[in-house]
Amino acid sequence: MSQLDILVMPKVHPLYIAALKTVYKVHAYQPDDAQAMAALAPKIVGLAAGGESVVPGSLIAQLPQLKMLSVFGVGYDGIDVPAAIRQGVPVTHTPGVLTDDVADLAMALVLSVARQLPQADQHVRQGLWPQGALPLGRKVSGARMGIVGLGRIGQAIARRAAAFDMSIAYTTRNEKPESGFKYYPSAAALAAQVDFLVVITPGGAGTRHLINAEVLQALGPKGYLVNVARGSVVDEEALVQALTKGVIAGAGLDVFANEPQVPEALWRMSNVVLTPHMASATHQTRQAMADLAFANMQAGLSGKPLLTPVPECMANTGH
Ligand code: NAP
Ligand code: 8YV
Repeated sequence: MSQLDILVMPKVHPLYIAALKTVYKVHAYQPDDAQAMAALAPKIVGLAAGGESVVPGSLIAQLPQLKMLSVFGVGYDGIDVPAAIRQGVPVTHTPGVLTDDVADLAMALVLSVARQLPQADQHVRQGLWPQGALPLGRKVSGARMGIVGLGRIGQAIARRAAAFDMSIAYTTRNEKPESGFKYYPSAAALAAQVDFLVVITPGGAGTRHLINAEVLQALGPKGYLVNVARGSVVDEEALVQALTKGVIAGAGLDVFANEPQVPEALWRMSNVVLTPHMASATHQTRQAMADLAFANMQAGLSGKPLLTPVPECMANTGH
């Protein structure tokens, strides 16, 4: 039997591609080669994407035989899910398997920015220790944490913060009384009451610039922002301004508005810790994500129940 053809978006993780290659004929998306794409498009039955991939409705419409779109990542804000559903194509993602890693990195950023770990490391490596000590840091244990988005990862961050004896409050669109944490109806109201504001919502239009100048003002000159969600959730210009003018104390950032570009103003700031969208980047988790994304692709293409469809597809495709 001939192999089914899968189209792979740019920068999809090699572990996922390697798994796909064991069963399918894998083709790289070539947006600049219209002729190659025209020849390929009618054969494609599966589309493999990553959490940061942009898959517009126009691409989905170009693939008349498409039966399955499997995303390596829990976030899928770059995928035109309504267009996929209109074409009868289910979309899956990889929730849960990366929750621990992302929560771990959120706590790592909290600790790094508060305890100045990058500066401390440089202090030792550059031989500056004999000349004196670093400025004092900010105590994390017992501080007040505010979580914007109390889903799978937000709750995992709360569990870690609780182990640091932090008080926990949160904001979401729908209150979660079962959490037992104090709820605030807006990010600004939450920011005004906490020392560390950790952002972990989905990206997309619904959360664009949820963290704006007003929220940063409310967080205040002793407050720290940590963003492990999507760059789009924070108004990056307002954040650079706030950090420059001392409106907030510092920030730990894993995600940015225009990745992999990061505003150079941030590179120079000593009260900022920057990581390259790596919250789920461990061997163990990336393998688990690849396994799940691959299993979803196989299920979708063999008519079996999908393991982890995106919520919109649970309602719309009967899976
Ligand atoms: P989830 O379980 O769906 O949780 C999302 C949470 O965000 C829910 O509590 C939801 O509550 C809340 N939310 C949604 N819209 C909101 C809004 N407008 N205002 C306030 N809260 C809002 O998702 P998850 O598994 O925790 O993942 C969350 C996100 O983390 C992903 O979508 C992805 O963007 C990001 N992520 C980043 C990395 C990384 O490498 N940095 C890795 C993995 C995931 P309500 O519905 O009640 O509002
Ligand atoms: C990955 C992510 O870096 O899951 C997500 O939403 O942002 C990260 O886990 C990404 O999906 C890799 O493509």
